[in-house]
Amino acid sequence: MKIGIMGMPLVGKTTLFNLLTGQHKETSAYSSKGTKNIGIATVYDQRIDYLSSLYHPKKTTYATIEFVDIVGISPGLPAKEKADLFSALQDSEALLFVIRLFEDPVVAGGENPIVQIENLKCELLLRDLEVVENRLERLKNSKKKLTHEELMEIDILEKCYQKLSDDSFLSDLDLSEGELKKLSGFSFYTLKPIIVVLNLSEEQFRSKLYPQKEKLAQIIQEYKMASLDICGKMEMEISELEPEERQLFLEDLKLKESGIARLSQVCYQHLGLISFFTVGEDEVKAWTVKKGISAVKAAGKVHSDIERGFIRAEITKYQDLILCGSAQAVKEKGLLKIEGKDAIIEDGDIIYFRFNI
Ligand SMILES: Nc1nc2c(ncn2[C@@H]2O[C@H](COP(=O)(O)OP(=O)(O)OP(=O)(O)O)[C@@H](O)[C@H]2O)c(=O)[nH]1
Ligand SMILES: [Mg+2]
Repeated sequence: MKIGIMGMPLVGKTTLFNLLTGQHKETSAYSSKGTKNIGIATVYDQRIDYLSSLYHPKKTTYATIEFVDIVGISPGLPAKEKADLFSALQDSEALLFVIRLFEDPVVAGGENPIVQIENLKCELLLRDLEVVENRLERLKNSKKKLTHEELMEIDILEKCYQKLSDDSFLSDLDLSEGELKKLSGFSFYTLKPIIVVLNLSEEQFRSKLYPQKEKLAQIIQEYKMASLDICGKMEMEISELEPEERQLFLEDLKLKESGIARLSQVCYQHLGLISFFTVGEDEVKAWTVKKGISAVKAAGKVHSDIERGFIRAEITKYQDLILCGSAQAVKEKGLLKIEGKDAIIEDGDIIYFRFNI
């Protein structure tokens, strides 16, 4: 999964990127220019740790999320630079909107948070609108007779045009699977799930009080975004401490988990994702899939041959394994589930696929 980090200049995007990916990219009190950071974050999962302690595999593989961090987007940025920034986020499956609430006399920027979120919203709407207009114009001005497919495309694009002109996101349109597929080539930004990251100062984080709290919540809800509070700089500093100290400082902030753990939970929930696991002496591995996926499609994630030659899925529920203490005990208690192709996979399923090719 790939997630793009967006925000106005100097809101703490790169600090958040470093916190999530464990990298040390330069942050500064002056706007960075033209750089793009790409990094991988590991989605730690206690369930994987437990499975590893049972199987002692040669390799343990957690799920990962790739993050792309771009420089700040402000309305005054030249069109060419803006286009470049957007193209860096084109293949992201979701977007993080970093909104700065912390105040810092040394670091410029930090407009009213409502202005920040409205600006970002506006940028996405404008980009999508431009793409829709260009495509509509090209189709309508075509010298050739339009095919049935193209006429249908015009219909859908007109609907999109209406929606965007009303200041609404395309994610708000009730599009069918088929329509979404037709639009997939445009990689519209207002179709991407958005998670608003509210970057608070330590004091704001502790008191849960910050400017425009209600209004922000209202916009977040209206545009069906998810949100997460962080204390970027402080959490970044904590993440660099020794593990025991780290725990103490996190607890002091009333946090149970690290930034990436909290963010990945919000992402999984907002994007409708779950994890299933495969285990063995060679590898214990987490797989990220869409909620509602069938056993045979889940098999395809592991290997296309397993999907093709699928016979059955032998599923142990994670909770059953915890209760029984071993896969053998789960089996003896009759809790191992033998499922066919269409069974729906659930979060935490430990799956052994039987297949034959
Ligand atoms: N006080 C305070 N300062 C922060 C916080 N997060 C980031 N900063 C500071 O703000 C400045 C900018 O941080 P960056 O992470 O580089 O911000 P950015 O959004 O990536 O900036 P651009 O890429 O230039 O748009 C740095 O000096 C950071 O130390 C925070 O939570 N509190
Ligand atoms: Mg930056």
